[in-house]
Amino acid sequence: MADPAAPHILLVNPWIDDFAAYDVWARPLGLLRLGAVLRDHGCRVSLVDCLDRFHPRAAGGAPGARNGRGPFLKARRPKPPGLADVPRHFSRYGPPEDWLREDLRRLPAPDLVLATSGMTYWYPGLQATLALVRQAFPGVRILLGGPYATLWPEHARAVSGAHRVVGGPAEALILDLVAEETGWRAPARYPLEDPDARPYPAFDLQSALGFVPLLTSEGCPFDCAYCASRLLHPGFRRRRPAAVAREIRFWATSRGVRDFVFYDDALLVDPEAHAVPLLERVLREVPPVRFHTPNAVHIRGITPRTAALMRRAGFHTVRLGLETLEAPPRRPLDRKASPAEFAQAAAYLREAGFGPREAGAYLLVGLPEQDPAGVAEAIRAVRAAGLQPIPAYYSPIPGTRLWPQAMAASRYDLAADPLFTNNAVLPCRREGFDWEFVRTLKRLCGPNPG
Ligand code: B12
Repeated sequence: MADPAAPHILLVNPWIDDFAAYDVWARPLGLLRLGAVLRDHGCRVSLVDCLDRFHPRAAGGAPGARNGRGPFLKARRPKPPGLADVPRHFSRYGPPEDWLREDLRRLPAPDLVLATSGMTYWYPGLQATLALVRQAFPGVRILLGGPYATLWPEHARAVSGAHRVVGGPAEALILDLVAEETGWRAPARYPLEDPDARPYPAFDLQSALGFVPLLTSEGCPFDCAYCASRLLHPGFRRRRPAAVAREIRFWATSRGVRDFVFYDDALLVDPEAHAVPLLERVLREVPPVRFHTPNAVHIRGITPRTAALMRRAGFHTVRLGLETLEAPPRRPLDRKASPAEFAQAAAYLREAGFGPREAGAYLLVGLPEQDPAGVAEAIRAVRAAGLQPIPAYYSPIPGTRLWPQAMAASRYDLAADPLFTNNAVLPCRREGFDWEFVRTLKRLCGPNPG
């Protein structure tokens, strides 16, 4: 319920500036989780979503809207200095500036702005967004959080234009942060750190609710050399399967949502304790829906039982995190699965009825010192296993175990600017790994169903 003394909080999801960006089930889940807690404690909460494909002025929604997938609106921009040699166009993704100015003008002035951030190398879009917000509401404090703020805080403090940068998960801190910034304090009505005690994310603030992203676990028990999961969510904790099933049922029955997207880093780890009871409940308690895992699931979690349950529960997009088929010790990047385990998991998926239209495997491309021939071989192995190979171009992240090697291998001074870590510029490109090779890989992979 609204508290007349409570502040008005403006949530901001910034533009993306990049060589390429496509909406594959992307929503600002963290920001909308924070918004739900604040609203539940009496605040008035508004959202300006600079990645809204369904902005009311985009007549009939952005072109090609397919549930959660489709192209963002975009406008060509000059390439950032230092990347002029990259043979690709550079764009700002999201509704145009005048629409957003108008949206900001229509809002009553907020008492505080909470801005989120995505990829580290998207910061120019964030800078431009925050400049617009500062112009619209001079003097209003802006707090910045999210992956970029957590992974590269010094940079974010120096260039983002936010007044304060806060790293890490913030649900448990948010009431204190708002109290520090505005002087308004509300006692927490439940343990804020417990995701099953909090309200559901404030998805209703968006202009369309095409699908619902779900985060049933935070963090990951693995420690892969290229991955930032541990830096973003230290530790590993899971929601209760019964509470997740209840949330899915809520969105499906009261809002007609049909597509659900798992954002988990470790959905299938120890499946008997989590995914199996969750999917069994879904089958019992939820009307027919579709599930998608664009953020990969662990290969070892694919068993005859999980594969069959996933099929029955309505999984439509399944992505496995294969990453590489090069054997350790040459590449001790992760200990997630061996080639034999991958072949086995692929067989279980096929037996359960999944084909390459639904099931794919991500392969990391552009790792430091990676052998191009090895990537081509892995693509063929994935196809031979009956799955769709999907290249995932490597983005080096400070603080990960692979960062020193990435810096040594790169032609850029990676530590000098997050822009150089953009996976689209192949930051660790080596001989044999050029744009022509990227095109060859695309051909080898064949059409990607998305
Ligand atoms: C889900 C996910 C995706 C989804 C989309 C998510 C989205 N919202 O857009 C999909 C699968 C599409 C995706 C794609 C990609 N992703 Co991704 N993704 C993630 C993942 C797993 C979770 C993000 C998330 O939503 N978390 C859940 C919410 C609740 O957390 P949160 O947003 O961080 O918010 C919390 C805090 O940050 C904080 N917070 C957030 N905002 C604010 C604001 C304020 C003011 C405050 C105080 C706090 C605060 O509080 C929130 C609640 O606790 C992260 C890794 C991770 N574990 O976080 C990688 C990650 C962000 N992705 C990454 C990458 C590389 C990619 C890809 C480029 C992969 C590829 N090679 O193709 C693509 C690019 C996408 C594109 N559109 O171009 C990297 C980023 C690397 C970098 N240099 O920045 C990460 C870190 C993964 C990794 N393993 O290292 N991704």
